[in-house]
Amino acid sequence: MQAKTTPLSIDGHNWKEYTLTNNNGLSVSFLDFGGIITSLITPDKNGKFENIVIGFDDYKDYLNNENYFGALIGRVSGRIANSTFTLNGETFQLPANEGAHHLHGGPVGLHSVIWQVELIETATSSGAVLYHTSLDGEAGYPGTVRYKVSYTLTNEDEFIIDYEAFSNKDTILSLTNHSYFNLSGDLKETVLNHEVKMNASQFVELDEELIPTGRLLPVTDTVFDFTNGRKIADGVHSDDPQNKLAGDGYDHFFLFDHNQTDNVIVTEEKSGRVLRVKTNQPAMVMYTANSVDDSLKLKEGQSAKYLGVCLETQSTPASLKYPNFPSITLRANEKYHHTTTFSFSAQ
Ligand code: FUC
Repeated sequence: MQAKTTPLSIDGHNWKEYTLTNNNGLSVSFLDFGGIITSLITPDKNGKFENIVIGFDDYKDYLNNENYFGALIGRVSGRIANSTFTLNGETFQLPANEGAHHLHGGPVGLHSVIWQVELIETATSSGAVLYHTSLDGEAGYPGTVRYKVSYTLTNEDEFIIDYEAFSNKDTILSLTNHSYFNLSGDLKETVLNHEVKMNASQFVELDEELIPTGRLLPVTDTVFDFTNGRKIADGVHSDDPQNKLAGDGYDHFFLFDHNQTDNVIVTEEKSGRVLRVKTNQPAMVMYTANSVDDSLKLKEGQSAKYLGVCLETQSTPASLKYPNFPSITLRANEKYHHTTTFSFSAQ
């Protein structure tokens, strides 16, 4: 097990990059800026180590990271419709950063703050704890919130992201990570041939502005049915209006049935890589990089539409309007706890 720290000077900003490496040679690198995961190196079926996440070539591009590559997302992941919500009878107005809506914590979300990082090594894992505090009223939200996010790479080839938070007032909170996975290795091809298996029998309908309508749709007989495994290409080539409005792909909130060991299994045949996701969260937004264009310079070359898939385990801000959805309310002094484990193998 090994942890390494590299000081960086990016456009006058002093950042640090940390690399955790396990005994099998897998490694994950991330920044204190936004907790951004810059690379994740795992072996394919032939033992070839390659990067399986999207990351910028020039780190100063993370200062304008419109796609949220690799970043921690909060205070609330997803869209808060019309940038407003009511809690305990009080209405809060948040800054809008996508049309009228508030996306991924707003203009200065957790993706763009400097986290305090402490490296922690044990006999079986290499890890780091990232700390940050958001002040009461900051970014429009009530409550001073203290976060503790742990990144742990184990010798069982698991990468665990564990989020804890406490607020001194009732507030809303829903954290996630916005890594774009691509199991082909070094971004050799898009994720269209990735197969996703997921125990979700319902997903949330979106309107044209990607705001949940409040309707839960059954996946049965649609390209949203991943219960027996399905290629991402199915949703890209689909005529389903839900795929069309998302930019020809998936950008949807899937509710887990929580009836299997893994919530999600992603497989890429050529490399043999398999990614298993297990979470205590009620759901996941699966986003297939429908808005990523070819203008960005990545570590391995130019970006492209569908070059990665985000597996954003979380709850949903739609619950602010529709009480039948999993809540994002965090009561004063109660613990917020989200844990998601990504397990890597090759076959
Ligand atoms: C995802 C999507 C959004 C957005 C963003 C970059 O979470 O839900 O539509 O494009 O990430």
